[in-house]
Amino acid sequence: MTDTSAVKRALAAQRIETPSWAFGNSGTRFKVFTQPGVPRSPEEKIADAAAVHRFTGVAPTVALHIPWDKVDDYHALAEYAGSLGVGIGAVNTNVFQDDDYKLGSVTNPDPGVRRKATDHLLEAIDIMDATGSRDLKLWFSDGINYPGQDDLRNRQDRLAAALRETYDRLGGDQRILLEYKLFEPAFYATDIPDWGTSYAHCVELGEKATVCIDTGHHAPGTNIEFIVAFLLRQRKLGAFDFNSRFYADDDLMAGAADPFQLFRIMYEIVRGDALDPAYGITFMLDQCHNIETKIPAIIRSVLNIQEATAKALLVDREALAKAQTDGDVLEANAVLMDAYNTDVRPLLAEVRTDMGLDPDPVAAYKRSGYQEKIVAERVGGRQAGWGA
Ligand code: LRH
Ligand code: MN
Repeated sequence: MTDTSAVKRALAAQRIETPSWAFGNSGTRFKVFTQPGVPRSPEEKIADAAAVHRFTGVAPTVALHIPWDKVDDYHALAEYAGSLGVGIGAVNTNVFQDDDYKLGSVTNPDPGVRRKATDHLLEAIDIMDATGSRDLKLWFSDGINYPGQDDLRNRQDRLAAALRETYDRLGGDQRILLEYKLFEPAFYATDIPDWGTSYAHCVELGEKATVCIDTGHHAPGTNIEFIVAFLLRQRKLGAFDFNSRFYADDDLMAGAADPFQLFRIMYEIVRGDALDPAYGITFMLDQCHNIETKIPAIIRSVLNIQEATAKALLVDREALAKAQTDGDVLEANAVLMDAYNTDVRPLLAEVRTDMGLDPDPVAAYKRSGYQEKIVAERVGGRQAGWGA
């Protein structure tokens, strides 16, 4: 029988990192819709991240994206975050928005462009030194659109060289989270298209390099929980970028499009004893709220992850192991589905009440007046966005 108090302790200890850029304007190539109250500065993004933590109790860090969150004094920014009860999490690099990177950043045929891109990666580590961040999150849009456009092998050699130089610059407990993505913006070959390519580079680099799984970065039908189980076995899973999608990299709210998949992923995390923050996996959101109000959408996303996690923690592991050993296919599936079909909202409401929080964070946020406050205050200035 599952020990509910242990489940509640694990849920109270869960940590989910929010992305600064999800508080800013975002959209598609067709349109970026603005919203009243959107932050105009990294400080206002951090204030919104602090609001998410205030209502959920499990989102104490916010990831930065450089240069979208560029400031003169990153140490002061971390101090400011601390004054609001949150910390600076992963530092994300951006080598996908500069004209020089049309044919690639660290894989570009031009050594001068490669130098420029690598220097940006090294600058991000300087920022981590100032913010006290552990995670350097690297995603490369690098790829080609037509067969023959460039040499696939040469591009891997260039990538490996830049990663090596960056890896060797890491200090203390700092580490690399190497994110992969099947396609977009490249439409023929992406230089890190899948978990295997990221994993191979991480093994080549060393123990401080781990794989980041963005749930929107796979071919339709990919069994992501298999990738999770495999990378956990290899101790090479470093982080998630949670979101959901119906088609491609839609960046919708985590769990919104496929809550069952999120449950299966979190079950492999629980089965791998990897939920506890001490294990070292960073559970991040990476989303874009193109049409919905951003802060309640992020709060809803945190709740969706909590619900998937609670269901995963309620799986009767003994009954499951027995059914699996007995080869009882239907019973094994039934044990898992039993947990998935459990309404865990009352349990999570208890956990929040025990944490001194309102059992319904979305309703509490709406009642708080914070949305109205930021809409009234944030008039004028330039709303944050991707600046693409
Ligand atoms: C790329 C990505 C990456 C971020 C960006 C905001 O699609 O998932 O993690 O740098 O979104
Ligand atoms: Mn991502």
